[in-house]
Amino acid sequence: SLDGIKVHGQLSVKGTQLTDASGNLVQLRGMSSHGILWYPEYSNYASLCETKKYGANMFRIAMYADDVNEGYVQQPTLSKKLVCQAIENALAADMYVIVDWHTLKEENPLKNVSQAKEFFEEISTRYAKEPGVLYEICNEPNGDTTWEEIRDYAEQVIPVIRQHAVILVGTPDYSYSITKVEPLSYENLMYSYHFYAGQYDDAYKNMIEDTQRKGIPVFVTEWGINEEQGGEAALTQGKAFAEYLNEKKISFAAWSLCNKEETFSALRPECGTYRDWEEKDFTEVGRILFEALKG
Ligand code: IDC
Repeated sequence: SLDGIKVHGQLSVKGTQLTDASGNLVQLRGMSSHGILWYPEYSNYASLCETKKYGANMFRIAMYADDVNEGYVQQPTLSKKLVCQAIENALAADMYVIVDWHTLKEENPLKNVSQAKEFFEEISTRYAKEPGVLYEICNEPNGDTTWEEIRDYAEQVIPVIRQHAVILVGTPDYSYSITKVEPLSYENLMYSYHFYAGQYDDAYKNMIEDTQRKGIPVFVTEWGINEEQGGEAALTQGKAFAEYLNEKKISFAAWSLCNKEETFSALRPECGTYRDWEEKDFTEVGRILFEALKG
């Protein structure tokens, strides 16, 4: 595809839009990994090229920050090693890559702010000259975490990351409450909106458009389909959401590229390959996620 880093170069944010080095609007579309410590195999070069065949120009690396089943805080060396391998694979495939500090169970990103700074300092120094890397500083603040606390966290982490890179900032209530965002005073920021078909209603259009009208750039750093909860209707809602994103050229990453036996997975548990996927290898959810990659 003629849609990668070589064509678009360094990205930046103009108004509410993600733009390329020539100032043209660019939509990033890609799969998200599952936790990189748990399913690193699907971040191999061939897997990423496979998503590219379907239309992806980006890959998101979800690195759990602090998790009962282990994350960066518990396993920093292995986490970093797997993240760097996945970054290298994406760049070699000429795909943009999002490095996601995947906060979740810890609720408030301030909990591990010093580890986040250490991590982003190291990774952004290593890839300082690389236009293909975007940084997502926190996945899903939740619990009682307020916008003011996210701001406090962001103001500590953003300055650590090398200049130029587009930085993605999570929002309250599992990155659902974009309406609570008050913009931070840095260049090249976008704010995360997460959506799960089958779990949420159709308020997304109003929420996204109200936010954009306020001049706030929105990036769907994660969305998925919960067929287990929402049944057939979740599939229909997920399809409609994907069509909406593509029509509005809103960038997105879809959860997730793995074969774990759970409703969100793109691949069936029986799928034993890391590339050359066929129709039979995809879950129903996976077919919709991969269809979305076409744009
Ligand atoms: C889920 C994984 C699941 C894992 C769980 C806890 O799919 O296998 O056991 O996390 O680590 C999110 C999160 C994302 C969740 C996903 C589905 O960002 O980490 O992954 N989800 O629940 N937000 C809304 C849904």
